[in-house]
Amino acid sequence: MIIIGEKINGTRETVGKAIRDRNTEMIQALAMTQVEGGADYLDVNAGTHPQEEPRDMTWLVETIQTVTKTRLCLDSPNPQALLSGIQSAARLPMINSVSGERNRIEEVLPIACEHGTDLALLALDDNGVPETSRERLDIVGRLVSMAREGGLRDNQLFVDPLITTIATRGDSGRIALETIREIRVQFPEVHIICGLSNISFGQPSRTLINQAFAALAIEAGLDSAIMDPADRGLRNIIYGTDLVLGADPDCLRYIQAHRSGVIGGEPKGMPDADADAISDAFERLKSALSRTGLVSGPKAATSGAVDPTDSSEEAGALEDLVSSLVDMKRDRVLELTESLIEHNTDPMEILDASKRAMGEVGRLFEEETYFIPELILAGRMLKSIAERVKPLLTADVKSEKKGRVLIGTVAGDIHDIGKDIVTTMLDVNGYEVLDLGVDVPVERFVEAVRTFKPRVVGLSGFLTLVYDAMKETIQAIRDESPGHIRFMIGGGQIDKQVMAHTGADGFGRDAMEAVKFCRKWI
Ligand code: B12
Repeated sequence: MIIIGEKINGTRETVGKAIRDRNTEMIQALAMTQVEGGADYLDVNAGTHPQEEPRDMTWLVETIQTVTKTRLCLDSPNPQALLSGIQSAARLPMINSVSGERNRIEEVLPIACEHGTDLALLALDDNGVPETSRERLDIVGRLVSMAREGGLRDNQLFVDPLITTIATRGDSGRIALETIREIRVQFPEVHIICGLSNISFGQPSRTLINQAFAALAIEAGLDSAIMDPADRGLRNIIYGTDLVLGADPDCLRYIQAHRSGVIGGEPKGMPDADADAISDAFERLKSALSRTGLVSGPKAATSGAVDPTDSSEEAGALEDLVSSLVDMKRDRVLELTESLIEHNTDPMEILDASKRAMGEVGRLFEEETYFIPELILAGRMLKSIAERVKPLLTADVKSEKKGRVLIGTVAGDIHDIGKDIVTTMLDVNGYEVLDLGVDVPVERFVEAVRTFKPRVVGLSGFLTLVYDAMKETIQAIRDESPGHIRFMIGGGQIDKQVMAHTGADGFGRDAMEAVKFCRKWI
């Protein structure tokens, strides 16, 4: 939903006075409160005498731009005022508006087309606002054609079906919704905009009506609104409705708005990752890995081709990967992964950095700063990284397989990222691995043991709740094939105590420990 802040409007008495008095502070305060409320554009309407208006428009634009780079929506029928505004605007503004009225078509439309600005189109003409949805659509159709002929793209157009108040006509809401729905069908690419609060004019508890209308209108196809961004109730409805309708697919816009206090309860500050703690953990992890001797340690021990400057840059990029993953910056994460691979970073280090990030995401989830959609997105990012890195790990695979390993995440648990890494590492190290996937019932393990005949079974589980499922799986396989198979378990919180509980022969905190077990047992 694109929000256009409506407050800087000279036809409102206090704002008109502020413009006449050149009250910079008041205009800037109005701009900033709207930006903080989530405005994507600020409507600028000088509303003064036509002769004063061009100068007032310039002053308004310059005054607002001193405090914010938010795009502006120049709201005037006066061509001179619009031109002054366009000339002083740092970013190409929207023009509000052209209607089917002859003077607007002749005087304002050419300005928008010549400058290539976004443009609001109103469903009215020289006869006023039509009563029916059909007539409004006819006007919209003509205006869209003219704008297209003038070189504007449909996605630059903001079509306003014109909302009239329910107080004077009971079916205003229904007509507006019908028109919105029809515009969306006929012109799928245009934006549909309206002044949301018109619907409730003249009624008590207006905000309730505005909110009910907003939810229905968004469902019908509305994707932008001229409104008071400081209206928290309306913002709540807009973000919530967008989310319910799937217009915010990763739910990040909603969650971030919640976190920054734009919607919902009181603001909750963004967490600052403790950089020292992360870097200590990173160092511990790297030295532990190099001690195993199973993977290459820090860069100097691998190719010898990397000089210290490069290595510090690499460490910086790995840290950037950790923080980008924690901050849910998907594009940056993929970009960094590509660049690290291009610079021959040890793929294990890329995976380790990603795992540290997942630890932080998990911690933030636990303290209720992060929510399920963020866990899911983090999981997806880690999967993409693992998929990208896997071919590099498998490059050295020898064709002769050393033995069979059956692996899966036990019943009741769908976490598979850690298991997939274990699978990859076993594969890389020459084992023939059958991966049964996630949430695997006991019987499927038993059946696979019968047909695949593994020497080792690896069970993964991240939820404490599934330790019993691990125990049952191990017991059932032992009942079926006594004595032949060794069991290793791993995932999340698993430790010696869980190992004893389940009856496994070993537990591993990472994929290399799984490889070590196989080396010992096969
Ligand atoms: C990503 C994630 C998810 C994703 C999973 C995506 C996916 N495709 O896997 C999604 C969003 C789906 C998810 C869902 C849930 N999650 Co979750 N999730 C996580 C998170 C953030 C990361 C887990 C992860 O993948 N880490 C990355 C891997 C690479 O890390 P790793 O452990 O180092 O992996 C190594 C070892 O585990 C080992 N290993 C793994 N398997 C095996 C097997 C063997 C044999 C061996 C030897 C070694 C081994 O090797 C791996 C590679 O080196 C953790 C938090 C955390 N810090 O772990 C929570 C976490 C595991 N989830 C948790 C919860 C509660 C849930 C949900 C119940 C949430 C909910 N309320 O719905 C659901 C569970 C649904 C279900 N039925 O399973 C809790 C579990 C708490 C508990 N003790 O039970 C955690 C700890 C978060 C928390 N702090 O509360 N989750």
